[in-house]
Amino acid sequence: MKRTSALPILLRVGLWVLAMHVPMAGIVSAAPAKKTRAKKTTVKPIPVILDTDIGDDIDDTWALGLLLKSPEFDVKLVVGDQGKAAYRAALIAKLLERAGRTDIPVGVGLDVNAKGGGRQSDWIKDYDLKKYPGKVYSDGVQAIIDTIMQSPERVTLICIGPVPNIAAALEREPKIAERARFVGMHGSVRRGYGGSKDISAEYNVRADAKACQKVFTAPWEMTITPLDTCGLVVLQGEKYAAVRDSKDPIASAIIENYRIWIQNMKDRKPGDADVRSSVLFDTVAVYLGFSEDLVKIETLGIRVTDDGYTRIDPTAKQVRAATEWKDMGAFEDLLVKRLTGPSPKR
Ligand SMILES: [Ca+2]
Repeated sequence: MKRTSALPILLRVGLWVLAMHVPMAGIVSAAPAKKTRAKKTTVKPIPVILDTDIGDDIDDTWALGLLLKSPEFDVKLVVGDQGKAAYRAALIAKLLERAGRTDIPVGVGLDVNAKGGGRQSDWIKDYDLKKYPGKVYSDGVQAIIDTIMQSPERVTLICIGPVPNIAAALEREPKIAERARFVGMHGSVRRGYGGSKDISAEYNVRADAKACQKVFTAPWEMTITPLDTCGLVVLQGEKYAAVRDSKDPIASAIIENYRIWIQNMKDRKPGDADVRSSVLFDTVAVYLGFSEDLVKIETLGIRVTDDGYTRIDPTAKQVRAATEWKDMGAFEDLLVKRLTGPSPKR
């Protein structure tokens, strides 16, 4: 109600601003308007790499869907992280095939920490990664380094899981920190899981705190969505139903995976997949890769502790953190619109 009743006021303010500026616009001629239009059409897509622990929590699958549906991005590479290397690479490759995006290379991540398959294994049980029509890099860490170092423009590295690959990449080639900006779903600054007032040792940090410390002290620009913002996003009602019932290949692949995943979750009811999503943490990091309009960003010194907390410490590296929503409903609307809408023209 608030948003709809605010619109006429905004319209009135807009008309007033227009009225005040029309005479001036007349004097300075139409040239600036032309320039603005030209600028809009020449905006280059953002070169982006996604580093993901897809196949554990289901939100990575949603996040990859949002990435593929966002025209702001030129997706250069998708790499599995946090072990289970073959399983994650197969999930990524099959999703890219479903999306008709086999132009995007798949990177096999380091086979460290977690091993084997996971809750979405049934979705790829007959899938052969060797038959992926696009490129598969068996050394995903090197592929991350090469993609960043060979790009003429700064690459946006979106990380939505624990980060052993990224720590290894920084060890092998520290210069990647000068040529990439990091956007991650990490930590808990003032809120914990479920909006709790107690901060949490957030999973992506806690699962490999050493790797996270390496990444959170590298000299790159860092932007994160901690639990404070990403931990609140759940689609339900009409918003969820629109994705659930969509015939779009990406939306339907997400829902197929969600139904398989939830069958393998002991603490969830499979019927939940008829009415609501799980918490879609990682989708917010993808959003921050191209826009920050709907969140409040604070620049804070953030220290990663050995036990997996992200504590505010003014002496630590400055990190840009999305600590509050300005309009979470508008983000949910955007997510639904993109997942169910057409794929961007390339
Ligand atoms: Ca994840």
